[in-house]
This record gives sequence, C-alpha cells and structure tokens, in this order.
Amino acid sequence: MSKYRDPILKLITDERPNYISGQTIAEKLNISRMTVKKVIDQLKAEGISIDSVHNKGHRLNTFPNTWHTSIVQSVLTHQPLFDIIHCYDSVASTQLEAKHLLVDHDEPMLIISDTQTEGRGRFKRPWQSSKGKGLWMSLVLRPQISYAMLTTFNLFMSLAIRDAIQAYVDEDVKIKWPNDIYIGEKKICGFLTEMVANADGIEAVICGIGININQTTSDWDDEIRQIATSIKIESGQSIERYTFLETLISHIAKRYHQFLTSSFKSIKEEYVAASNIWHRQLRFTEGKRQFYGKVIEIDDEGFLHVVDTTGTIHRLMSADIEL
Ligand code: BT5
Repeated sequence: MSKYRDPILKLITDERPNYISGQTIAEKLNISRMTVKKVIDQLKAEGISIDSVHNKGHRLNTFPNTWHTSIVQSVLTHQPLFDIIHCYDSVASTQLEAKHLLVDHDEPMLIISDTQTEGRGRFKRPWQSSKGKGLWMSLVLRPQISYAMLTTFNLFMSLAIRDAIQAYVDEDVKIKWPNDIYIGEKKICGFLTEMVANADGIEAVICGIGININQTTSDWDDEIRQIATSIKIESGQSIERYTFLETLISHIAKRYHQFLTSSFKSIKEEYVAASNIWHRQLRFTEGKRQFYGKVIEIDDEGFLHVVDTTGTIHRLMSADIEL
C-alpha cells in the first residue's frame, strides 16, 4: 500500500464537497501527478467512491461504509479532545487496543474498529459488535483530576451519548444509570469507563462506547434480539456513520468541558429528566448482593438512593439494574 494513500484520502476528504485537482494534491505532498493518479485508482479499487472529472479533479462522493483513519481525521478536524486517531477493520476489543497504545503515547486518542472479536461489557460480559453496523470506540482522555471526581464522569458521558442519539430518533432516548442508553425497554448503547492510575493519581481514563447504529434484528443472536435496538430500527433509516460520529464527538466535547469545569449538580436536573429508572420496582445487583427496590433520588455526587422492599435505604455508586 502506498504511503501516500492516507494523506491523499485526507486531502480529498478535507475538500469535500468540492473537487481538488491532481496538480494541487501533487504540489501539497511534493509528489508526481502520476503517483496521485495511481493512488486514487487504488482507493477506487478499494471501493471508496471518488468522482474524477477532467479539468476539475477528484471529489469524495459519499463516505464509505468502513472506517478510515484519514477520513475520521478530516471529519473531526475541529474537535478539541484528541490528536491521535486509529481506525481498524477488526480488533479483539478497542478497550484492549487503547490500553496497549496508551503505554507509548501521552496524548489523548480515539480508537475505532469496524468489528470486535472480543468486545466486552462490564465484568467481561460479551458485547456483540456486528461488522460495519455500529460504532465501537474507545476514547483515551488524560484529565488532571482526583479519583473522587471521576465518579461523575459517566453521568456527563451518558448525557452526551443520549443527546447524540436523540438527534436521530423521535422516540425518547433515556439513560439507565449508570452506563446504559435505552429506547423504551431496549438497549441501544452500553459504555464503560476504566482508568489507569499510578501513585501520583489518574494517568488515563478509557471510555469504551458501543452504539448500535445500522443493525436490523437479524444481526443479533436470539438473546440480544430480545433486549437490543439500533438507530436504524428506531428511525427506519440507514445512518451515515461518519456524520453520526461527528455529532457524538461534539456532544462529548461539550459534556467533557462541563465535567472538568462544573459539578454534577449543574446538570442534575437534566440528568434526572433523561433517566428511565423512576417510579418502578427494579432489581439491583451490587456485587453478590441482590435486592428489589425503588429509586428515591440521585444525589449531588451522582450516587443513587434506593429504598428496598424492607424499607432499608441503599446509597449506590454503581450497580446492575434490571428494568
Ligand atoms: C456495557 O456493559 O453495556 C458496556 C459495553 C461497552 C462496549 C464497548 S464497544 C467499544 C469498547 N470495546 C469493548 O470491548 N467494549 C467497549 P454491560 O452493562 O455489562 O452490558 C453487557 C450486556 O449487554 C451483555 O451481557 C448483553 O446482555 C448486552 N449486549 C451485548 N451486546 C449488545 C449489543 N450490541 N446491544 C445491546 N445489548 C448488548
């Protein structure tokens, strides 16, 4: 593969919806027009839809249905969160990939894969990552914060993800505390936050996000089909994933800034209104403990207060909740 493949694809994407001439590309990269032509032919052979017109140049017609690092870089040029982006066709898990990469990179970064062979939820539960149909990503951030402050990170992230999905569907998109996003009784997204710490404090926060985008029910096995939904199922339309990613990252950037500069109290009202855990009997699992109860409130630190069937009140930082 030519070393100019990615730079050329990025230049063409940067210029969209306009054409960029072969001459301009050749000058910017200090290569011959013949090399430009060869690489563009190769990109077309890969299935990337590039329109080439005599005297005008080359234009990206539509975003491909696979993730390309240079296209993601172009689409996310103005976001403030990270400089490093890596896209893959397939990895075991973007969380694992992120943990390997952060050892050699101090910078925040975004890892995306088109599928995962060992995608995982919390407690190593399997996460179904259909190829080409979802957004399977890990975001590595480097906030200078205390351990205590990290407890509210998920709450800010869930509002960001909720808002991004809500922009695509009419049905109410709800947050199931602490880290699921639902439409009705079905899960459309799950995410988890892990951290790498040393004696001085938090080194990195790795937020793994899985969003079902273009799946239909036949993409899941029987078990998941009963409990999952996708943006396509809810909206009746196929979603262009690059544009969705751009929307999501802009919501995450906004909420991450809020997280760093204000307390959970400032978004609590919004969070409470977006949650789906009120006024119903729920089953809570916290470690080995299991009980039924109703949520009374979310406090200013983001902890859930639950009254169980015996009248005992529990203050939870995290738990599995069954609706
Ligand atoms: C989560 O765990 O919901 C967090 C999922 C995080 C996945 C992302 S994808 C990118 C990154 N790389 C990874 O390897 N992981 C992250 P939890 O609350 O434990 O829920 C897991 C449960 O969700 C499973 O036991 C299934 O019941 C269900 N599930 C699995 N795949 C699903 C899917 N595609 N859609 C909806 N539910 C699913």
